[in-house]
Amino acid sequence: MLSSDAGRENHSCRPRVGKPKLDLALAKPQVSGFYDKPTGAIQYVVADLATKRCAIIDPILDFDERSGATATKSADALLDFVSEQGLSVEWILDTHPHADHFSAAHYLKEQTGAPTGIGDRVVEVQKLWKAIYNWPDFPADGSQWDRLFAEGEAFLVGTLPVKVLFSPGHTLASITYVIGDAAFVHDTLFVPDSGTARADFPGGSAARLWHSIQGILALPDETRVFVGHDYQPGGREPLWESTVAVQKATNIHLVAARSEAEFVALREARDRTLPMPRLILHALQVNMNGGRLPEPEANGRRYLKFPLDGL
Ligand SMILES: N[C@@H](CCC(=O)N[C@@H](CS)C(=O)NCC(=O)O)C(=O)O
Ligand SMILES: [Fe+2]
Repeated sequence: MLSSDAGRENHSCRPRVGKPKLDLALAKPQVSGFYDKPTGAIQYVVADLATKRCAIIDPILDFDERSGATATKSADALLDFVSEQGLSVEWILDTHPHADHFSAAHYLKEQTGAPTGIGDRVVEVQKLWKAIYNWPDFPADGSQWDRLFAEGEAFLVGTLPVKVLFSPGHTLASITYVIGDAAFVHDTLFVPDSGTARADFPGGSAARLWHSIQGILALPDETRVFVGHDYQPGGREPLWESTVAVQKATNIHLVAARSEAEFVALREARDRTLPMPRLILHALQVNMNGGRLPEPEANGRRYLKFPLDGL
């Protein structure tokens, strides 16, 4: 029996790792998106209804940079949903180290006991940012997560097969989780009227992003595509779902740029117009540490650190 607090009582479930046979056509997870208006980010709960097991993807720890206040409202809303649906959390997954919000992975692990995972190239991101923050002692070894996923790795959420695609460009470590017929492509493609993600953060590359997008478009046409952000162009309602076929036919950046060279030119021109995300310097120091806030100082308070003229 699952209690009303089921989502918070998940200590017994261990991740099952193996090489499951991938049958995209048969495996259709229930996907629930949770839109975060302040950051335009989408968090997902991806459930296998046969076993009532789920994965949480890209959860947010709330942060108000004006007051310095942190909160767990967004993450708790995910746990409430998990509990209401009678689900248990099997994995807490990030697609990449986010530059615009704190990850709630560590908080959710504390609450559920479920393991955390991210792409194995996160160690490259850690190396890059430990230099930017001047933290010579920071262990850039990925030990802050329970599992580091390499290109092509497979695992299960309940009975759902998950396959990992390495999809860099937006960051050095970005990965896509293909869970049954659903691809969680994070910041590569956005919904078709919004084009693609930027590729100008430290370690970013428009050419790599192009190749990562080709890998996503090579999935079956009917694959559902779930994106990591939506910035509501023209003030429309937030959107986060499309398909590979619709992306190929209508994504504004893919329609405008048919070759790698055209895409790189378009992407780099747009990136030159974008200011750095509001929270990039706040977020990376937390997210490179698996979503852990800095340790409290002697007075019990936690402090962030910023490089000046460092980006
Ligand atoms: N205005 C937002 C921008 C955040 C941002 O740069 N988002 C990235 C994804 S992490 C992106 O690809 N943005 C594309 C765009 O703004 O066109 C902020 O300050 O947080
Ligand atoms: Fe991002």
